Amino acid sequence: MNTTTILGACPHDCPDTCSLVTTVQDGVATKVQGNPDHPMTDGVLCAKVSRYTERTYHPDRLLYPMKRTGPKGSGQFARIGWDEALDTIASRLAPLIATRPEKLLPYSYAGTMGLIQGESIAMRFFNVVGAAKLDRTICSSAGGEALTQTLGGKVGMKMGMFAESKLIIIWGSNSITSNIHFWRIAQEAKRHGARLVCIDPRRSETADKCDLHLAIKPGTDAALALALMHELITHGWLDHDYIAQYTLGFDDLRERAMQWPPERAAQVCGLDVHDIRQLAHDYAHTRPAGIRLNYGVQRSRGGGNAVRAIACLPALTGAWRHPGGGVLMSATHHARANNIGLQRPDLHTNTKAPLINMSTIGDALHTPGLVEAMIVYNSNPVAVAPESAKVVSGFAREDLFTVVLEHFMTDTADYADLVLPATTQLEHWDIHNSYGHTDVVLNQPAIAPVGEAKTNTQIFRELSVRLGLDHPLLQESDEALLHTALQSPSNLNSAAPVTWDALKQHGFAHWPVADAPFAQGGFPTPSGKCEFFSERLAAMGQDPVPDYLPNHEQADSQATYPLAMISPPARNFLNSTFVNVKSLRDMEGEPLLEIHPQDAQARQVNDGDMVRVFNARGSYHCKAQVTTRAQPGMVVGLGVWWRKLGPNHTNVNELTSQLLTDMGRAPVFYDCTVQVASLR
Ligand SMILES: Nc1nc2c(c(=O)[nH]1)N[C@H]1C(S)=C(S)[C@@H](COP(=O)(O)OP(=O)(O)OC[C@H]3O[C@@H](n4cnc5c(=O)[nH]c(N)nc54)[C@H](O)[C@@H]3O)O[C@H]1N2
Ligand SMILES: Nc1nc2c(c(=O)[nH]1)N[C@H]1C(S)=C(S)[C@@H](COP(=O)(O)OP(=O)(O)OC[C@H]3O[C@@H](n4cnc5c(=O)[nH]c(N)nc54)[C@H](O)[C@@H]3O)O[C@H]1N2
Ligand code: SF4
Ligand SMILES: [Mo]
Repeated sequence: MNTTTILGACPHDCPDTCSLVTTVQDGVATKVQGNPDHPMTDGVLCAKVSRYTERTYHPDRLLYPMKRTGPKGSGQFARIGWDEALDTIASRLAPLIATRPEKLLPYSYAGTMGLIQGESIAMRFFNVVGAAKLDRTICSSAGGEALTQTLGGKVGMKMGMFAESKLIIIWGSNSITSNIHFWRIAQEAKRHGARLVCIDPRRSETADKCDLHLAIKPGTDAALALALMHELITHGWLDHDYIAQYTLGFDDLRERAMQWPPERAAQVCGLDVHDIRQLAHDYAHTRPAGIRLNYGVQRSRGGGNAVRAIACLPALTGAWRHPGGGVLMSATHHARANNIGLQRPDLHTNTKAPLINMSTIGDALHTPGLVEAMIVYNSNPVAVAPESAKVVSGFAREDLFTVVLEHFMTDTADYADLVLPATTQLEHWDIHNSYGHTDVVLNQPAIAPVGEAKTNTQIFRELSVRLGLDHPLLQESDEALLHTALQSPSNLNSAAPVTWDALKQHGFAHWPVADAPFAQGGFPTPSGKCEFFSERLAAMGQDPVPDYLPNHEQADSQATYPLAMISPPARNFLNSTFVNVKSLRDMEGEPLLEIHPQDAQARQVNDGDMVRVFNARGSYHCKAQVTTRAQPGMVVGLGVWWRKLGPNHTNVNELTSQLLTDMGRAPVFYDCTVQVASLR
């Protein structure tokens, strides 16, 4: 028997970006484990990726190109060869590309976070063609824009430094579910005496294990942050020297914060005024204090302002001065990989190309003449995009030509004209940055492609040939692209550049980031300071100082749809990925709606009843779980199930809206009101 181990990277949209060790016996992957030598992974993977071989060799894995033989959405497909598939696509796309390439839309997100199988050849292809541009907003663009306007980019504390924090505020994150390796670090801090505070409308698994849980009303975080500032300012719990040297706009921020006494915030947030005061006191008096801010706070109308308000806090107290102090939402811009070289935006010269927001794909597909053809890869929009009814009817358009690159027959693939089988992470090369930690992780192929699967890059290379696009950059090999990824000036000119040899040998390397990156300012903003006041936001006609913006949809017992609904991730799924892996689905059970006993009783809903959750956009059937994890007036539908596995073939996005956030044009998944009725 020939047994080897191969170093890889977890490809999923998770801040942990684990380093993997895959055991291969006679060409078959038998085990995927965490790399014990990678400090962040520490030899441990989550349950999902521990079962990676079950997903890779799943009996439903797409092994061949398929063409649709039934109506769109029916899931009826027949196997065809690669030649027929590529010829069909080329013959449909060639006339479009020749006359109106801007009607071709790529739709992709983070099915893989790999820089190579994500946006390299694919992006170059759409750039050369002059296709419509996709505004990739579905996850983090509200918070990303807010961080950029405040700190200058997606930058923050180094994740490992939370081990030194004495107070950790976990704000809008269920870390045990979605950031388990951070949770391990938080536990280490706790063993050294740190207090953990969780701010979350849901009593999550993480909230259960923290010293204090503040069950805030959804979408009200900015009010809480402003009240904390009010306390810091009125008590003089400020680092005046840090503020004077490294911040911009303190007077404006003070004026705003003074409008938010804790009593006012307590009302808005549904919190006890003493808890707000105590938190402000503890935040000011504990050194170092770290805030693990996460994406939960930025999925409602005022999400950008909320992130800006929270991101201002550590500059007021000077928490940034110490390792273990500051705020971390995303570390993306600490990485120094060469995205521009990989994606080559300069190749796009079609001035007629529109920018189409992926979060309102439902509306885009109903805008006459906007989209005639779509190539979907690394994403499952029919399941994950808001207001599914519109997404589904858009994808069902007979005059729309759709190609989907996938591992499985997802809800989206069901609407494709052609489905092309893509390789998984065990079958291709890639290189990964992380949005949680600051390491770069290499993925080496462990096994040969399963069935006739091809890499995303290879599919776009072959499509380019069929379409007669003879640009040499469309034929660059994956191995060459890996080197391109390391060729950024900021890596090459760094004192400790990441080299190919180090990466190949260890499977990972560290981008150089100081333990306390903003101890002496140096924020990547235009002013070099933490911008409480943002000139750039003012220029865009926005409020230059953070404020609280109420949700689009207000939960109110008198309203037609009186309950606020949030739909955060389920522990054993990764967005809509893994829903079809039986062992993981068995752990999640079935689509559930958490509802507080008070709200259940008022509707004669018993635990375990099938319920109809509905609003003007649609209705979703699932099982009620009567639990105090939900607070009164709020229900929780853990996401994101496949529609076709749901009792009435919908999922929670049947209910979410296409309204957008205050910044970043992002969706408001957690700003949504519904009504619930028993189906008994
Ligand atoms: N197991 C698992 N891990 C995942 C994912 C997954 O689907 N499953 N998804 C991945 C992806 S794509 C992302 S973007 C990240 C997300 O990472 P996080 O943003 O950390 O995600 P969640 O665990 O959903 O944490 C969000 C928490 O915010 C809470 N929340 C909802 N609304 C509000 C609010 O208005 N204010 C506050 N304070 N809290 C609120 C929710 O109840 C939830 O507990 O996780 C990644 N990791
Ligand atoms: N209601 C609600 N909706 C949400 C969210 C929520 O919290 N609540 N979260 C939102 C967030 S944060 C995000 S990030 C989005 C995520 O939305 P998506 O990025 O669409 O994520 P997934 O649902 O994981 O779908 C990714 C697909 O890519 C495929 N894939 C993986 N690797 C490869 C590859 O190498 N090649 C190809 N061709 N395909 C591959 C997988 O099989 C999977 O079907 O969902 C959003 N939707
Ligand atoms: S999903 Fe996250 S925790 Fe699980 S293996 Fe991947 S990076 Fe690690
Ligand atoms: Mo996400």
